[in-house]
Order: sequence, then structure tokens, then C-alpha cells
Amino acid sequence: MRRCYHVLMAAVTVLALAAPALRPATAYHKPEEVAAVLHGYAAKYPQLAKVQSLGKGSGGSDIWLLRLAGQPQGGLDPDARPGVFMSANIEGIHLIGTEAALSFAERLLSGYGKDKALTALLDRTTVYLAPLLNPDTTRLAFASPLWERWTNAHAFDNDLDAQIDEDGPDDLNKDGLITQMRVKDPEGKYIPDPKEPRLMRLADSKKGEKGIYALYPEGLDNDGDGEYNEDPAGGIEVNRNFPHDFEYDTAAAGLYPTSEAETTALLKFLTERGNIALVLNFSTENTILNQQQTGQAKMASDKVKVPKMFAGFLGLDPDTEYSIKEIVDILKGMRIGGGMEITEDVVAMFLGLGPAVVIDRMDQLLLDEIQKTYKDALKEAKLEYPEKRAKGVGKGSFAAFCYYQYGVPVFSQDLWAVPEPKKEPAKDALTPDKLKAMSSDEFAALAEEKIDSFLKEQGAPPNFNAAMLLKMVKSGQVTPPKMAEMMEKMPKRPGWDGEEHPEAYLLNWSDATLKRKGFVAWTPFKHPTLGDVEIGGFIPFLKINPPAADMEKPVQVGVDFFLKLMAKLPALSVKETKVEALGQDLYRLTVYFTNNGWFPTSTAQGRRAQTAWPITIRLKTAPGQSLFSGRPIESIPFLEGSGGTKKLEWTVRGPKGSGITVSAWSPRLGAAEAKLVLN
Ligand SMILES: [Ca+2]
Ligand SMILES: [Ca+2]
Ligand SMILES: [Ca+2]
Ligand SMILES: [Ca+2]
Repeated sequence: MRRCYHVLMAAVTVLALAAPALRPATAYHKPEEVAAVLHGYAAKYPQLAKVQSLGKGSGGSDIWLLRLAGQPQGGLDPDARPGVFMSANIEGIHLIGTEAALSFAERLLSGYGKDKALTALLDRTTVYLAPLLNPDTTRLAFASPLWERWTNAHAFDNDLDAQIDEDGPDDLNKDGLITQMRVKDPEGKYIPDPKEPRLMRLADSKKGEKGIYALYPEGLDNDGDGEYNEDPAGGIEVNRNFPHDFEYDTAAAGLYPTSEAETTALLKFLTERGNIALVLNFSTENTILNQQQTGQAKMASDKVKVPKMFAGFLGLDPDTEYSIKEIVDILKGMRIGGGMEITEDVVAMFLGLGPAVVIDRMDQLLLDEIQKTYKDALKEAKLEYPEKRAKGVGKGSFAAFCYYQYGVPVFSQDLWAVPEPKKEPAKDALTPDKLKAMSSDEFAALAEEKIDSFLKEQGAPPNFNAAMLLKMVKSGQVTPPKMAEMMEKMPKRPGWDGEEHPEAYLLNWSDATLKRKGFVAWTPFKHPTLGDVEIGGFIPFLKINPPAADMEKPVQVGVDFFLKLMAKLPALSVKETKVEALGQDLYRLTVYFTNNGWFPTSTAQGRRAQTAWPITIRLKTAPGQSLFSGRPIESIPFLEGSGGTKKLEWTVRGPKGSGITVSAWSPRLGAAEAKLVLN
């Protein structure tokens, strides 16, 4: 009876998971919906898709993985074929990344057997797809109140007071959002931005500015220690918890690399899979556009001794300590490096100081090529992506680990960013030049808003407004050219420097396209301990995910691009074979191995880190045959992309007409084989 119950429950569970999730087609998937979609795929495409759990996240949620592989006749075991790891949302907040990964799966599954290229791709390659690497952080992106939390669910004592998670934010004004509080405070460091008073910025004492406000996240001092929201629930940012260039001095990175459940689950899977040749990732980083790496190499001290072998060559004293900057200058003066730009990072790497933080030159050429293709793809799709907002590889990030330590090419797309406003002012906008040429009647006919936005743009003091100017012009007190002259001499609004607040574009975008809903207007609130405060600020996730209705196009462009990259994987094959009879049952065998893929068979960094395998070549002699010269097992370190070829030769003694097999294999490349006949 009990057994029946279990079977029944299992059936119910499968049905529940396979059923289409009840949600609007344009909404983001919640973690349980992501799980349901993956299980649904496995149920719908049992020949192609298989679900497994990578392990549990910090809050106990399963981290699901979908393995996608075609099963062609005579095809290799999916786990022995070249693999692509498609990952998304390791930060837990990048909901659009999860959608893109799901869309990637959908494209492959629905295209298999119909689309020739997609079918070939899935017959040759295995895709390991993890659309939600940090489900327990993502859960919060759907919770109320909405709070933009990048840390995972690991209960963590952020302020080292021996109490855990005792003071998080509170939704004081009950609007369902955690925003900010600004409080008038003589010790406050912030002032409203002169150009856009809704935005706050640090007062610049060099300009004689004095702070007026203190800023806090919205909330109470729950534990009464005088600090506000200093130890919220959870603690570690998973995408800073990987071993490469780990930040030991940053609490949010974790106590040590891989301290987090999400990190260990992922690394365990990757290191157990020898066949993963490429990582395609969706995160808030865009490593295709921004190739900046984890940052400056950390030196043990400011000054270093130059190892003897280099010192002699550079004409330096091996016993003297030099700063990296001095060495850079010396190298630059010597004009060595073959055109390579000599930076502190390059020197640090050259001297073996700190971890590698520079892309290898050989790999750089490939990355540049891919960046170019990517920019073309964005342009072709007319996707306006503000390139300067692209975030590079972070310290201790997953992408950094993949390239520097795992030794495979890795690409991360953020898919979307808040669009940049067009810089040129509207054609009919008022400018100082227009004003100088204007008659009083023309000025009097202008709309008040147009004059006000002009005044704002010019940094006019707050008491200078359109109504007042119109009155002055109409009464003949002043002419427009006179006014233009006055404005040039007039002191600007306090703190005005013409510079736009770095978040002004966000506010403009929210005002223009979200009907001002991206920013909560500052509203007075009686705070129990701070007194009179105002609550307001940007809504959570504003910068990270587009409104769900806008995600389709960037997702499609991102998925298309990654499908193209996947098709560029190295492809090992035997190009040509030759058998020459040398007499007396002696034959010379010549075999050319080639890589028909676009990527080389390994990255230069992978070879440097010794996590890239060479290609193993085996000559399998049949009974009656013997090897006269050459070795039965050879190794090719790597093959360049786009037809890189290497020749190997053997001399074999054996009966005429007998067959012999040569095979090539490498974990990330799969196998290739040729059968030769001694003739
Ligand atoms: Ca604490
Ligand atoms: Ca905490
Ligand atoms: Ca609130
Ligand atoms: Ca507190």
C-alpha cells in the first residue's frame, strides 16, 4: 500500500512538474517554474534531454541541470563528446539570463530533427545547461517586499557581533519595495544633485560643498546597536567566491574560495566532467565587450627584486628592490616586447607575481575576433547596447575561474542594460545661441516647459524660472539677447558643474519609459529612531533586468550569438593518410590530424595552467604487425583553429593487405579514427 502511495505521488509530481506553468507568457520564471520547465523538457524530449541536480544551494534549493544531446547512430556517449556548459544567473538577480538559457534549450530541442544545423550541433556536442545557478538568491527577487539582494542564503554574521542576520531592511512605508532613506544630518555626506535634486551625491568639499543628508537603506535598527540594516539575512555573493584572484579582504566574497554551497556544487560538476570545452554564460558581466580582467595583480609589497635571469638581461641589480612602475619604465625604454603594450600587469605576470590577470596574447586574438562578430550582431539586430556599461570579469568570479584555471574559453553576456539617452538635444530645444537671435515676441510665444528645461540645462539658479522670465520679457524689462548675456555672467546653481549625475540616465529612462515608476519619489516618514526622514530612491532590480515585456529581443540576439559560438568548437579529424611500401613488408604511414573548428583545440591559458589536455594519438597494430619506428602513443600539444594540421609518421612491419588503426582522442575534443591498409 505504502509503495503504491509512493508510485502515485511520484506520478503526481511528474505530472505537476510537466504541466505548463501558470504565468503570463512574458513574465520571468520563478525558481520552481524553472525546475518545472526543465522537467517538462525531459518528459517531452526523453531522447534528448535529461535532468539532474548539481546539488543544493545555500537555502536548500536544488540547482538543476539539463543535459541536451542528440543520439545519432554510432554516436559517442554524450558525456564523452565535446561539451558546452551553458550557465546563467549565478548572481541570483540576473533573471533575464535564466530566460535566455531556457530559450537556448528550447531552440535546440524544438529545432532538433527539423533544423539541419541545430541537429548536427546536438549530434556532435553535448550541452550541459544550468539556467539558474543560484536559486535561493533568485527566490528573493520574487518575494515581498522586493529587495535587491546579491548575497546567497548562507546565514552570515556580516558585522561580527556574534549575532547572525539580526538587522536587515524593513519596508517602512509598506510600498512593497526596499528603497532608501535620506535624513537631514549635520554629519551627513550627501547633497541633492543640483541638476537633478531627486538624485543624491556626495558633497565635494574641494568645491566648498557641505553634506546635508545621511543615506540609509530603508529600515529600522532592529538590534539597537546604532547601525541600520548592517546584518541582513544571508551573506555571500556567489560570483565572488571562486578561486581565481579571490578577495580575501572582502566579507561578501566569503571566508575562503568555494566556501559556498553553490560554488562547490558547480566546481564539483565541472571538474568531474573532462569533456567541457566551452563555457557560455549569462550574468551581469559582459566579457565579450569589456575584456577588462579581474584587475591589478596583487603584489606582496610595492617593491620587488628581479630574478637573476631577468635582471642580467635587463641590466638591473638582482639585489636591489624596484617598484613595478620602475620596471615598466625600464622595459618601455628598452623597446622590447614586440609591440606588446607593457603594463604593470604584464610585468607582474612576467615576474611571476600574483595570479595571472591578463589574457594570453594568443587567446586575445581570438577574443578580439569574437568581439567584432558580436558588435556586428548587435548592430545588425539594431539592439542599442550602451557599450560603456559592459562590466568586465570580476575578482573571484565564475568567468575568471573558467578562463584562468579551468582552461576553457568562456564568454559572458549580460544581454541588456538601461539604454543610453540620445545626447543631442531635441531639434527645437532652446540654446543660448537661439536665445541671442530671438525677438521678444518669439520668446513670449515659447512654452514654459521649454524655457524651464533650458534653464535647468544651463545651471540657472533655482529662483530663475520660466514664469518670471516671460513676465520680464513681456513687460519689456529685458530682451532675449540681453537675457542670454546675463545668463552667461550669472553664477550657476550651487554645486553646478554641468556634469551629469552618473545615475541621471537611469532616472531619465524611468521617467520616459516606465512612467516614472522606476524611482520612488522622496516622501516624508516618521522614523522611530531617526525622526523625520524621507523614503524614496530607485526601485530594486531596475538596472539589471528589463521589464519582462522587453526581454524577447535581447534574449533572442544573445541566444543566436551563443549558438554561433557553439558551432565554432574545435573539431578533431584525420585529414589525410598515406601508406608507402618500403619493401620487405615495411610500410611508412603518414597521418595528418586537423582541426576543422574555428577555436584552437585548447586555449593558451589552458596550456599555461596545465588544465588543457594534449591530443593523444594511438597506433593500434594488429596481430602480425610490429612497429619499426615511431611510438605507439604520440601526443600533439594542440592544433590551431580553422584547419591547423599536424603530421605524424610511423614505419610498420606487417603482411601486405593487413589493416591498421590510428586514433586521436582528447577529453574536450572527442575522438577521431582512420583505418589504413598496408599496401
Ligand atoms: Ca551580526
Ligand atoms: Ca547576514
Ligand atoms: Ca518601502
Ligand atoms: Ca543595527
